[in-house]
Amino acid sequence: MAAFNDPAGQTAMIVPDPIIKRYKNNPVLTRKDVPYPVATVHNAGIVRHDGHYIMLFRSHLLNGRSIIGRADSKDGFAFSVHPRPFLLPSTDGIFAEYEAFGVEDLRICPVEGAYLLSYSAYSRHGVRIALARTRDFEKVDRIALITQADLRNVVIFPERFGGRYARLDRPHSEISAWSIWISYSPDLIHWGDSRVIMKPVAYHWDEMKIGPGAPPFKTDKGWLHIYHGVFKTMAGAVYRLGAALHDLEDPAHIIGVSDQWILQPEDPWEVTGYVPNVVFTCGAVPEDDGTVKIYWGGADTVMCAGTAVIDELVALCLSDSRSPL
Ligand code: BMA
Repeated sequence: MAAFNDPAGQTAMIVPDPIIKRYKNNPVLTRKDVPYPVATVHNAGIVRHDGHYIMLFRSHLLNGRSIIGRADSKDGFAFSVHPRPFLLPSTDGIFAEYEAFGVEDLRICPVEGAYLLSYSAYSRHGVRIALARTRDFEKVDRIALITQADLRNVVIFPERFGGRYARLDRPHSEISAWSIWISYSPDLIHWGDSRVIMKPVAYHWDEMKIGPGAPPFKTDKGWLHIYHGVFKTMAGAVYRLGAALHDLEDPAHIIGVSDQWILQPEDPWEVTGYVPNVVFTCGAVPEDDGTVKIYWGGADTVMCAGTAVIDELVALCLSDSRSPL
């Protein structure tokens, strides 16, 4: 347990350690649950839709390229997988050209009564982000390829700001540690007005790179964003999760970023697997009771779940904050 004094004026709050409680029967999904041949099940987007949970998970096929499958659950923990994949690389037009090497790390962003699906599209031209829309998880319409090469991990805010959509994204750079940027769009297709809003901190758990994780969700005090941060060790990179709070009116303004991570690889299926020492999130579901279910890929091999109290995550961002930039 750690007690923090919140400079923003809320009462001091005891934040438990660990702040995310792992589900007792993790992992919630493995390749053994999938009725077609796959090597992994990981990095899933998830929402609650029509009273049940829909998870869109990534799987490596046995040739090493990725597709997206679907699993459903009544309680957010016990999932059953659909007999056929949800999203395969397109065979049509420009999407076919840019999705040829696979589709990965899909986020489900609830925006204006529909779900925007943002996912990495891999091809011989590099990686970029494709955007699709669904309302019912039956019909999926591809909208556009919304980044150029070497930019991924796009999450879109649920609301517009000054009439514009806003997204967090993560360009690749040789000059600076990979950081979280914000971009805006009037129509979901054309994006710009981009700027960096959060950078890794030297000799810190996220020093190597950071990137957007789950789509941000609204709290009383700001948009809560669960992101990933990476630290390089002699034994390779370690992927952990962190939390940041963005201003409700101006998401480019970060009110607080927790100085400490909120989750690190600890369970055997997070420490060993396809890529060891990885917890990587693409989705979290805020609940009416003030908790949030957080989902992460363990070692790029299985899907895991846990819960946290939203107020405690917010308190951690506000009271034990490091500078965002
Ligand atoms: C990132 C992405 C993720 C993956 C992570 C750890 O760069 O490729 O899909 O989970 O590395 O391997």
